Amino acid sequence: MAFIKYEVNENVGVITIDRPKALNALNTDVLAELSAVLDGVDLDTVRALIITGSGDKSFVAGADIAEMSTKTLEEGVAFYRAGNAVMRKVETFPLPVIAAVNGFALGGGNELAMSCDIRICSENAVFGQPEVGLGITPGFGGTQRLARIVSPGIAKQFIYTATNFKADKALAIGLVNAVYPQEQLMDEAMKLAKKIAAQAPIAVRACKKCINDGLDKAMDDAIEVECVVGGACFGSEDQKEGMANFLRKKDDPLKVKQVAFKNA
Ligand code: DAK
Repeated sequence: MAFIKYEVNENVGVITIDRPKALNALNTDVLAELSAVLDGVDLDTVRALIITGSGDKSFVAGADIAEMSTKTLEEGVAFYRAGNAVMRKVETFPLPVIAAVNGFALGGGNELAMSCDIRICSENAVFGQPEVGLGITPGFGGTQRLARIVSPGIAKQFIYTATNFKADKALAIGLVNAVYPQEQLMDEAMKLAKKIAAQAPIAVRACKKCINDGLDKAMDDAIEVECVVGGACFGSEDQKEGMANFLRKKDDPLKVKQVAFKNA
């Protein structure tokens, strides 16, 4: 792959957007490679993913403006669909995905980060949806996800004014969970991913599905998702082992780590 690096560290997959000459901007090829790398993740062994950008300046500086500048109306719509399909693939990916935002996360970069389950960032990170200054709207889900993550009023202010903001603001409005010095960011992302990886995989995946699916539903229907998807964990070996550990008053880490139901 020309623009994406993928490495597995024990049971954590690290995806790096690697297009430093354009501050890791997302063009058609980068989006296609990102989609392909997600399709290739081994769900039997990998328990969490981290997405970051190469270098120490930029996570992703947006969709590629040079490529977009020459698009016709039809091509623009096709680009919008391709980008949104990848963002949705990240959002609904069966494993938790952590965005380690190591610099600029503008436009499509912020939209990629918001498609991840959890965002942490470095002190030099800069976020924003500058699209209205370019004569377009956020096109990879930004109008929807920013409003849901931080609140409609705050999202509207940032989007309508095309105002970029720094890490401390991102933390204050709940866009990121934590801010670290640049040199610590990947270690902290890995620590977090490994803590997730140490839990029961079926239960973690079920939690992601319950939270994501539930947020799109009315409360009664959302609770039903929890009953069905969450309740299914009682058919897992980790549920038996985890509860037996508790009853034996042993704080043993789970050993089984079943990744799929036997009858699935
Ligand atoms: N696209 C293409 N190239 C980019 C880029 C981008 N988004 N961002 C940076 N680059 C390139 C620069 O052109 C420059 O290339 P060379 O001139 O060296 O060839 C190189 O990266 C280094 O950038 P700078 O020289 O500008 O570096 P600085 O440190 O001075 O500034 C910056 C860094 C991040 C503040 C600045 O590069 C910048 O403002 N970049 C653009 C940020 C931005 O506006 N991002 C949002 C893009 S719009 C839709 C589909 C998708 C979208 C919307 C609609 N539909 C189809 C409806 C999504 C839109 C966006 O994401």
